[in-house]
Amino acid sequence: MNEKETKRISKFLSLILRHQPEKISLNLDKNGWASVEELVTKSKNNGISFTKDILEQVVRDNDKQRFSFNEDHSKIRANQGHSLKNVVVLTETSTPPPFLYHGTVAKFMALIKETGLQKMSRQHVHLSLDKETAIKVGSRRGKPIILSVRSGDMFKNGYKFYLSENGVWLTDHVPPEFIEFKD
Ligand code: HQG
Repeated sequence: MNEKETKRISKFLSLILRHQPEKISLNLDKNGWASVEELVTKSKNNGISFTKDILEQVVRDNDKQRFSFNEDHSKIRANQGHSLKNVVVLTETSTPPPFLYHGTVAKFMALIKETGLQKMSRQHVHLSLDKETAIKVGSRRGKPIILSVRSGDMFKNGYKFYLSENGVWLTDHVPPEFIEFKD
């Protein structure tokens, strides 16, 4: 495939995966992922034909590494630059700090001691870098209780952490053994 064709596909991918998936009725999930199968089919229906192999090549050779596949390459997304408001792209981070904090209230403590911090209705458990922020988060519900989370140990044990663009640390679940219940 020549360079001009690669560029044309790359530009098309940027448009569809960052800004206007609805142009080809492509579905993106809340983290920006689209099905590769669906992308190939719907692009073809809209006059841009490429195979999965060509897509692999475009992603691999892209000068700014604009796109990523998931582990089994069944999904693709743009790494950044979205104008879509409801898409949040989280990149796996390196080591979180040794401790992160979570502000909550007394009525949840029994369950948290038993099951740890759960994401409840959100996509992740939210953790703060400093106690002041955790106090603010907890105060939304009453007298705040601040829990220290041993995020460094969690990371060493294979738990994944994400840092959102606005500085909130996110993880899927904090088991009770990584929470210090003293303060
Ligand atoms: C608690 C705001 C029972 C948890 C803030 C919290 C934050 C459990 C509540 C962001 C539990 C969920 C997030 C368990 C956790 N059993 N209760 N096992 N595990 N809880 O609002 O962290 O305004 O979903 O302690 O600034 O309070 O949305 O989470 O009290 O960053 O932008 O269940 O919300 O930002 O509450 O706050 P939330 P959160 P936004």
